[in-house]
Amino acid sequence: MKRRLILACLTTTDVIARAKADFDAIVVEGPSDMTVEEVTRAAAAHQAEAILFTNSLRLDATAIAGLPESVKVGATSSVGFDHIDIPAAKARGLMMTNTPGVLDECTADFGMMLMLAAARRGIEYDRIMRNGWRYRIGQGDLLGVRVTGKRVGILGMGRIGRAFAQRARGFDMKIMYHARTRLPPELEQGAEYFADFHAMLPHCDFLSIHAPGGPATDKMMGAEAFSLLPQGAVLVNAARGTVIDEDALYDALTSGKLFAAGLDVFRAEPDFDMRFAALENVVLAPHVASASKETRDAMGYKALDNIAAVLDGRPAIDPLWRE
Ligand code: 8YV
Repeated sequence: MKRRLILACLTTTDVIARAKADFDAIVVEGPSDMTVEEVTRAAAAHQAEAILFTNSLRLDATAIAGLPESVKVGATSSVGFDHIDIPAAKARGLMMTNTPGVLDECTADFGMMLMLAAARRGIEYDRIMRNGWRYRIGQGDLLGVRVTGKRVGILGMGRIGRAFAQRARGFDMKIMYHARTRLPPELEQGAEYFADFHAMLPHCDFLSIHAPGGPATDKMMGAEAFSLLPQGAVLVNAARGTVIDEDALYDALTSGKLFAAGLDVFRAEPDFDMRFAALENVVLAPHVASASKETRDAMGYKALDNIAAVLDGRPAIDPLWRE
């Protein structure tokens, strides 16, 4: 008998095909991912043993308490898990897993794209072309900021932060980082560690955020942090919107403190703060840093592998906690 699964998030056709082949799966029909109410209802009706979802589903204590007893495992198709109340899941005996490792490269690639596009005004140039160009751009007009050889600070030096650093080295950038703990030399690869985040900021021509969301990092980039950056710095965020105080970011972008920002994530998604859409000096993306065909397949397969392991009585591959 196939195990019963709720596939609650919209995903690739190949992941859906595998979910249907390996499980007795109820698959979300869209146009959006299932809501908590829809998941709860579907899980109860189907007596589901597993739920596959992503960070659009906020599994707080109330949502977890509402899930039927049949549900034994929840697998988020994401590396971040700030949408899950871990103590509540633990208390309920509901195993939770994520998908670390398979999205590092694509997320870091996307971070580089945001950094380059923000510094070199990629979106503005594209807009000029689409509007017909046909006027002289002088050698002093529409200038960007040089990237090669500059100093980049990285907030959060996990797998994605390190993949970003590796790419930045290809641009001869000086790498600095802040994380709760210092990395061993083989992972640091010459990057300069700052135990104090604020002490790093005055050295950052560029700052790229790769820290997890949640209370520990909430608004780490606030008004004081922005004030410490050099004039004309460039900010990149492909991690979590909650790390930034968006009022302070808006002020920094409109006052000239920041030359530009590249933003893939926002405090509110998808109904992000539309003030940013009116600014020329931001590059905006709808939380898609991991959105390549290869990576989204790998994330979905990993979530399915985790579910299969738990339901077969094997240890989860990527448990969110260890007993
Ligand atoms: C999103 C992410 O989950 O892995 C994460 O933590 O933020 C992303 O990969 C994904 O884009 C949501 O569908």
